[in-house]
Amino acid sequence: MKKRIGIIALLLAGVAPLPLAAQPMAGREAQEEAEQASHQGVGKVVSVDRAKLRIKLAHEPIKSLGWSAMLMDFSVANASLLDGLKEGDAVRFELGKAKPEDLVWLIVKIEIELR
Ligand SMILES: [Cu+2]
Repeated sequence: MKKRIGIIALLLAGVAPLPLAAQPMAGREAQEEAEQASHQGVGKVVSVDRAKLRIKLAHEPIKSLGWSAMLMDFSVANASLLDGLKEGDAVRFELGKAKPEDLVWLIVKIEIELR
């Protein structure tokens, strides 16, 4: 009886750590990806709110963030980023964070895409 328990304990010790070790690793990789300092996107201007320093974009997928295409409101880092932008403009933009620990991405660069 004692011997069998010992074998089970060994099996548990040998097998259990594998999935446990694999998971934090995958989590860490995903986190590193999200911790990338900036991300590039393209999209179309839906509306601009200069008073609130916000812009609504219909953006294309942003692979580096795992985002699909969607309609989304962004804050901009400063008012001058909105200069000259209007509804319907095709834009190329960069997302960044005011502070590294922030959860929200804001627009730190945006320019009308010339095509
Ligand atoms: Cu989005």
